[in-house]
Amino acid sequence: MERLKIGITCYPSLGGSGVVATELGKLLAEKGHEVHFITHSIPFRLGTFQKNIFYHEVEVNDYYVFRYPPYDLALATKMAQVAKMQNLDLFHVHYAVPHAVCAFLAKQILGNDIKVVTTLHGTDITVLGQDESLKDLIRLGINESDAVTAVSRDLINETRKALDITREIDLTYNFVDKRVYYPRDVTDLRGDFASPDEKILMHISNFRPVKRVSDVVDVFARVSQRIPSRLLLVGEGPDLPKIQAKISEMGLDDKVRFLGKQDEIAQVISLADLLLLPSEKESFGLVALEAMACGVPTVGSQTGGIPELIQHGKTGFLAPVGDTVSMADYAIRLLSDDAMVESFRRACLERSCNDFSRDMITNQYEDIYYRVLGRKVLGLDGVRG
Ligand code: GMT
Repeated sequence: MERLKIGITCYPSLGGSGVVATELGKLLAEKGHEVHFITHSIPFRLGTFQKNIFYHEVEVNDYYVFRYPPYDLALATKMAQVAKMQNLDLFHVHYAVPHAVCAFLAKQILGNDIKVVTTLHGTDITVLGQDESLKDLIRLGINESDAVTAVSRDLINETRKALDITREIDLTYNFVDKRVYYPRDVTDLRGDFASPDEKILMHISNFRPVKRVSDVVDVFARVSQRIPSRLLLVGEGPDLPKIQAKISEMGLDDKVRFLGKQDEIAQVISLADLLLLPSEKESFGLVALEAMACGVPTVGSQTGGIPELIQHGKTGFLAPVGDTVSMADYAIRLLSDDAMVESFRRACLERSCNDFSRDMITNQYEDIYYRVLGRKVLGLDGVRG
C-alpha cells in the first residue's frame, strides 16, 4: 500500500497535544510512512534518530520593525517550503490556533491540493474558542481543513456549541503505547518517597489554573487525616508558587514532595497508588490514561472528556468540579479496601489495552488520511480493508 508523506505540526514543548502528535508521528514512521515534523523546536518526546522521521525547524525573522516577531507567518511559510521540497501528501496539525490557520495559509502559498487534517485537543476550543478576538479565526481553520478530529465526544460537542460548527468531526481518542506504559517494578525507588505502610497519591500537570492543583492539596489534606499517605507533585507551571505556599500554610510540607518535570512518566506513575485529576476543564486527560496503563486508578472531576475515559466505580471515581470532599471520600474508600484496589487495577489494565491502544488509534488516523486523499482504506501492512 502507498506510503504517505506527512507533515506534522504541534506544540513541541511539554503538553498532551505535543505528546500525542509526537507519539503518533513515531508510530506512523514505524509503519513505514515518512513523517516530517515542522515545529519551532524538537518535540520533547521525539528521542533519538529514527527511520522515516525528519525535523524541520521554524525560524522567526526578528526584523527591527517587528514589535512581535511573526511566528505564525514563519510557520506557514516553512510548512509550504517543506511540503514543496518533500512532496508532502498532507499536513496533520495539532491544536487549532495557530496551526490549522497556518496550514490553510501554507495551502494558499502552495496553490495545490495538499490535504489538511486538524486535531483539536482542548483549550484551543474550550478556552480560546470562547475568545471573541480568536473565534472567527479558529472557525476558519476548522472549516477549511479537509478533516477535523477531536479527542473526545465532549470536545466535539463543545466545538459545535462554541463555534457553531456543523461539519463532520471524527472522534480520535488519545492512546497509549503498552510497550512503554505498563506497571513498572519500582519497589526500591518507592522506599525513597514513602514507608511501606503509606499510600502514595500523585498529581501530574503543567500547574495551570485549569488543573485546579489547589484542589489536589485539599483532597490530600483530608485523605492524610485518615490514611497514612504522601503526595507527589510532578510538573511545573504558573500556579506552582501558590501551591507551595498553600502546602506550607496547611502544615503539609513533610508529607508532600515536588518532583519537578519528569521524562520517565511510566516509571514515575508506577510509584503511585492513586492519581488525582480535579481539573476545571479536561478534554480527555492523557495523564489519567497513562496512569491507567500502569494500573493506577484516578480520582478526578466529572468534566469534559474525563467520564469517557474513567468509568466511575470501576477504573476510578469522579465528582463534580471543586467537590474536594467527595473526591477525598472516594480516595479514602478506595485506598482502605485492598480488594477494591486490586479490582480497579485489573480494570485499568484491561481498559487501557482494549479501548485506547496505539494500534487502534493510529489506524483510525491513517484511515482518515487515506479518506481525505481519496485512497482506498488499507494500512501499509495491507491487512486492513
Ligand atoms: O488544550 C490544552 O490545554 C493543552 C493540551 C496539551 O497540549 O496538553 O491538552 C489537551 O490535550 C491533551 C491531548 O489530547 C488532552 O489529553 C488534555 O485533556 C487536554 N487538556 C485540556 O483539555 C485542559
